[in-house]
Amino acid sequence: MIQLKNDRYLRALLKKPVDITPVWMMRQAGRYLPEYKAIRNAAGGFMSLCKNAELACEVTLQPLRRYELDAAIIFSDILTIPDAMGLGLYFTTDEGPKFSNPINCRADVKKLFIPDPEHELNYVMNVVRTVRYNLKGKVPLIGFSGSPWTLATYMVEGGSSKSFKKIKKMMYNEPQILHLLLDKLAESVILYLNAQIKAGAQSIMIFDTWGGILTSDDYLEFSLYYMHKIVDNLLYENEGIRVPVTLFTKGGSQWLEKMANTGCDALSLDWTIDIKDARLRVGNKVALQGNMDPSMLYANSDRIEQEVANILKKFGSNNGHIFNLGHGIHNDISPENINDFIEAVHRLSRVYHLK
Ligand code: 1CP
Repeated sequence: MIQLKNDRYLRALLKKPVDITPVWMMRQAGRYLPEYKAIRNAAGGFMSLCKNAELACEVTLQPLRRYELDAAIIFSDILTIPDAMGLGLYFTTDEGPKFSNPINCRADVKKLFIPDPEHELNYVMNVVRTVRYNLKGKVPLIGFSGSPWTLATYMVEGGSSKSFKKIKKMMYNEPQILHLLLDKLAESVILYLNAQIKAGAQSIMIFDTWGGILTSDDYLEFSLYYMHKIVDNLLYENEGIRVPVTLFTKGGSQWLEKMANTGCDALSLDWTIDIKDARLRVGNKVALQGNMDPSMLYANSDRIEQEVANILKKFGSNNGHIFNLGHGIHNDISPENINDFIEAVHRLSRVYHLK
């Protein structure tokens, strides 16, 4: 096993002291990078890129060549599980992901099978193994999955949605069908994430992008319950080292205490909450990741630096902060702006970590 050369990100997740605040960006590999677009075109589309371990590894490493990031995240997508369940994932240029066989009724849910991560999803494990090998211990590797609720929204809506009409209709009229689906998804996610851990993922992040569209009661019943089940069933360590778990519910600020009580190691915050308030509310129970507005990267470098300083100050000199954006980086951000951002996090955070 190769010793990590930079383990700040893992240390911060476990609330251990670090020299400077670690930073990475959600969606750090992707369309804002010209070198990503070139490889995606060469691969012949997004899913072909995800299924080609060498090329997926290359795009995982691209942002690390440009910036001093403290973590890598495997290049894949949350929709690999529904695709492996037989829903037929495809991507349109302007409307994003779509399924040819969406879930409409109980029979559709009943016939779904739980994918074997070493079989139908083996291509993802190959990406994990290839990236781990090629990172050579430079920084830790993050594995990820969507939350059962967020995956279910795409499976029932048949793709992205603004109103979430179909899944809400199912939730209110036939909640038992939705629970059956969420149960199968939770089981699939547990197998999938544990396989990623065995393949070499050193931390895990669960993306609940659409938990925030739920009422408080529904969030607890249809989203958090299943994320809790996943946290309870993940491998605690690999190669003798802890594998920390981060939960992210976009728009989920009102449930932070409940999320922290799942036993996860960290919560990722969107930009709408003051990180100081979040810290006061969860105390030292979990580390916090976040939470700069992704649109701040449209601003000039002075304004970006001001915001970095602001967030660092709000968090203060406690252990357990991972700097990140409050959601994924936008596709039209200029790659040149990002160097200043990453550099500012490292430079301005040093004073908060002096003994
Ligand atoms: O056209 C392209 O090149 C595809 C764009 C793209 C990319 C780069 C998609 C389609 N997925 C990805 C990669 C991806 N997706 C990563 C890679 C690792 C990294 O961060 O660098 C990750 C972690 C995801 C996760 C993901 N996919 C989420 C959860 C996080 C989030 O941003 O909220 C969600 C909701 C998806 C679904 C999805 N896949 C792709 C798109 C465009 C979308 C969003 C569609 C929507 O808004 O509903």
